Amino acid sequence: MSLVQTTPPNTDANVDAPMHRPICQLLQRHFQTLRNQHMRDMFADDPHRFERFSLKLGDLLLDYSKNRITSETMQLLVKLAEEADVAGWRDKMFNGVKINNTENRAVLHVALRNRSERPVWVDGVDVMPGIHAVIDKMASFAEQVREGSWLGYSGKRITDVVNIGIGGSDLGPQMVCQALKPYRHPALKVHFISNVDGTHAEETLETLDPETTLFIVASKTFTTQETMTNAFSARAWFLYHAQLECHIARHFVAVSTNAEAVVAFGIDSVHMFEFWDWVGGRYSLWSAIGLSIVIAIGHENFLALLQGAHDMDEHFQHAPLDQNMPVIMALLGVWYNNFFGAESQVILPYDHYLRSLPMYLEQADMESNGKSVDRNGQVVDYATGAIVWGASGINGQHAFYQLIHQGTKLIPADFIVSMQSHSSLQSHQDILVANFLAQTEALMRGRTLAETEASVGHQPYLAQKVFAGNHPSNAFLLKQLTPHALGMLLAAYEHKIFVQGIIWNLNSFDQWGVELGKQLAKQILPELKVDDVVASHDASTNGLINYYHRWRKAS
Ligand code: G6Q
Repeated sequence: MSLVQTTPPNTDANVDAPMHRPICQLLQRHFQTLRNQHMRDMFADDPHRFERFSLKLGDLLLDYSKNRITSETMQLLVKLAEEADVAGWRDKMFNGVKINNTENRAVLHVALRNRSERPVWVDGVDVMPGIHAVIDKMASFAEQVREGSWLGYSGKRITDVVNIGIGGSDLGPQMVCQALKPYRHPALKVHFISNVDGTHAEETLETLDPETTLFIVASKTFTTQETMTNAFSARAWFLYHAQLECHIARHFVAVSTNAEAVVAFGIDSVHMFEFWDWVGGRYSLWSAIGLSIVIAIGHENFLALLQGAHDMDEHFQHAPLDQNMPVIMALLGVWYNNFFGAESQVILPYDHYLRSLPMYLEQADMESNGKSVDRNGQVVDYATGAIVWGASGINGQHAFYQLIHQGTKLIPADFIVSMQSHSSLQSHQDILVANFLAQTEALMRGRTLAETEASVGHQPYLAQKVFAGNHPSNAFLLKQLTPHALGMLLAAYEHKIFVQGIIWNLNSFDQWGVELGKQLAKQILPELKVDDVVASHDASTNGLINYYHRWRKAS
């Protein structure tokens, strides 16, 4: 497998990019010597492999020993990180330099969880006082809702909170509220409406009482079509019951950077929770976008989540690269992506509460590094962001693991396990953990023909029962899924994505790839409502629009 992935070769590629440095030729040569080595032999040769290739940080352990690496591999990969100036770029990010060059913005989600006294400057202004003010405002509002002193228009306390948002304004808060369910207020339910398919809003609203429901309209821009459509439908549903527009103030609050649009919607600017353009949507759960989280789990637990992320930020900033968890995660990803030609990365949580994590990381990773043009505007000639996918590990075992074990593709896997469950059913937990251990061992060791025969006896179809093994995996062990541990884990993945973006010379913080479809949808929407036959698109799109037209008329 070659480092260069594009066909035909791209002669305009940026030859100064880290992936074109001589270190990558060394890695390529090293790969040739290692590609046929089996991990079971590596373990047999080195009884200290676990100690050599694992890292503990607070209550989080990363075992990366079941990877197709040697000490030399890691040295070479760390050299690549050094040559890519990962440390320099990291410092730029933490210091508020506008590294999101295509949008001319700083990238400062790390400031949102800066629990130190350190100021963070953007354009000569320390952003920390503003951040603290919003955290305090969220705390005080959430407390009123939680203790029941924030009353609805008819004087009843709030029982249900609905976050209306999509993408970065939905996936993070939704995943965290689910992950931290054991910390939730017992008398408050949190709901999420994201899909513009009317069934999502209808299904949610039909279970709710307008007198006791609070809506959070969460949108950085406050112009997102799906979110605003859902917000206006929720507003209409509410007013149908409450009648008077003055009641909106008790039932709708906004999280946004766009005060004007919030006021135009009818929400008092006093009830707007602010954030800033240097917070990317998919990195925003730490900001006011996390309001639903604060209401669900309370201020102290939210602070613990921020503290966990901050602890990981500190580690990322100060640990040497070869002992730096996000850097190691990133380099392993580069190793498989650019040398082994792996196309995807699977996320396998063995914790029911983390079942939405794969979907969250899909966005975090793929929207950040799914790019073929580098930060200088040149088309790359190497593979960039992997396809990230996954699901609850134990359920996956009974579904797609077949392909991971015996398919033709190399799929590096991240297993994430909480040692202590929030459930009191300890026997369940032991079964869960045993399965996680068995899977990582089976993926690594496999089962030879001789072992298969010894195990199942001499019978037909032995070849189908052989496992090649040598499938890489990381194991993340959390002591327990606490707010602090979750904060650490999420920040580790964010920085992994950052490091990979630097190595691939990408701007990980823009997302131009989602724009074109949005623009076309706005153009097509009015065409769905006219009577004329539409002929302005390609034959397929015209055909589909006109087919929908005919159906719409007939129905
Ligand atoms: C995230 C993306 C995207 C964004 C949504 C919602 O990084 O930019 O998922 O979060 O499109 O945008 P608004 O918050 O502006 O509604």
